[in-house]
Amino acid sequence: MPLLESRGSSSAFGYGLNSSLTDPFDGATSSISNAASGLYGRRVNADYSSDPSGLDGNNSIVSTNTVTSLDSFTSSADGYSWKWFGYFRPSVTGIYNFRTTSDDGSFLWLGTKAKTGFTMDNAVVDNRGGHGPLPAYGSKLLYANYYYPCRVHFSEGGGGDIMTLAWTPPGGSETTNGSGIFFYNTATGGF
Ligand SMILES: [Ca+2]
Repeated sequence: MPLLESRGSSSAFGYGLNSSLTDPFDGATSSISNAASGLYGRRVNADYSSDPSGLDGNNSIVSTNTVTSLDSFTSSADGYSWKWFGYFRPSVTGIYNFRTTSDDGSFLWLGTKAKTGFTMDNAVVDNRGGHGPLPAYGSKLLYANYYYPCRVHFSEGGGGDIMTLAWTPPGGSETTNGSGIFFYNTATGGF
């Protein structure tokens, strides 16, 4: 039995360690079902600039879209929010740096928290609150060609309204082009 215990040590190693070590891929998978290009968006007519769970729970959908980039996106209106769901598939392994610039609030989650347990404090990019066009930044280690669950929130209270999601791959330059990066499940409209 000592031999078996020894061979089992690799799985036992994970006990008590944080999820980044026990699950380095943070819920990402090597394939997804019913894949199509883009993130799938749903709009509701209320401002959730500081209330991600409120936006998640509001399913009074007034319109939908599919986006392969969010570059100065606007709905030219007041008092609305968009939530985009799907997957982010990085093309290289390493630290990705993300930015949102939004008026008003916006958030980005990647990995397991994109699906459940997301809060303002665990967002990859936390651009909370009512404000004019304001950048916020965050970073995350990603593994090439894995599909990371991706959730993007954007809310507008009043006045101007604009949203950009950009990222800089390791060794690369900043882009907003999600072609070949953004995917969603057509059967679920998201994850
Ligand atoms: Ca505004």
